[in-house]
Amino acid sequence: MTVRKLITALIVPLLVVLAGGGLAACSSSDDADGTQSSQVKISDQWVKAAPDGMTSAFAKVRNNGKTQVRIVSASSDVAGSTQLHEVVTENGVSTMKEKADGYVVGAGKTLDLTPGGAHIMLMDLRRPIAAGDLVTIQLVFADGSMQTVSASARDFAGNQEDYGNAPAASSTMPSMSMTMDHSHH
Ligand SMILES: [Cu+2]
Repeated sequence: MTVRKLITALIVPLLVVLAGGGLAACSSSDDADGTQSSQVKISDQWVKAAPDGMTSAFAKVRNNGKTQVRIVSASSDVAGSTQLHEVVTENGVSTMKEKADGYVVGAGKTLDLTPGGAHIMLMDLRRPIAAGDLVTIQLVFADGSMQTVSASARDFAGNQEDYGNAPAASSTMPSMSMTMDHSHH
């Protein structure tokens, strides 16, 4: 076998693999491999910059599939623990709580993880998160499939944990006064 033929023998299968991978990526929104992760498109993900303690991650989670999906947990290397939170308002006070059953996203629906609403809570931060940092977050779906996203950090003035100390905000916007319910710990 000549060197040229040897190279061809090695490269052609590689190109076939690459082409196949490309096709799979293009059709991933069509529920290509049948997993919940494969039918979900995550966009606009970002993390609130924080020096320590805890912070929140946000994103749009679009389910392009024909069946409902459920995100059951999340994790990140920057956080000692991570919870899926929702915000519950009672008597004008909003409290964030762990959503025990995770986030359900119906077929064709988009879940908005947004400040003041549902969010991914990154707790026990292992390092400061500065604006511009990239934070890797892994989402786990009910069928065990996973999706990893890279979220960039940004400064965000609406710091939920501090609202209780801002008289102007709490008097005019009582529903934005938030406390953290850690009673389940
Ligand atoms: Cu929270």
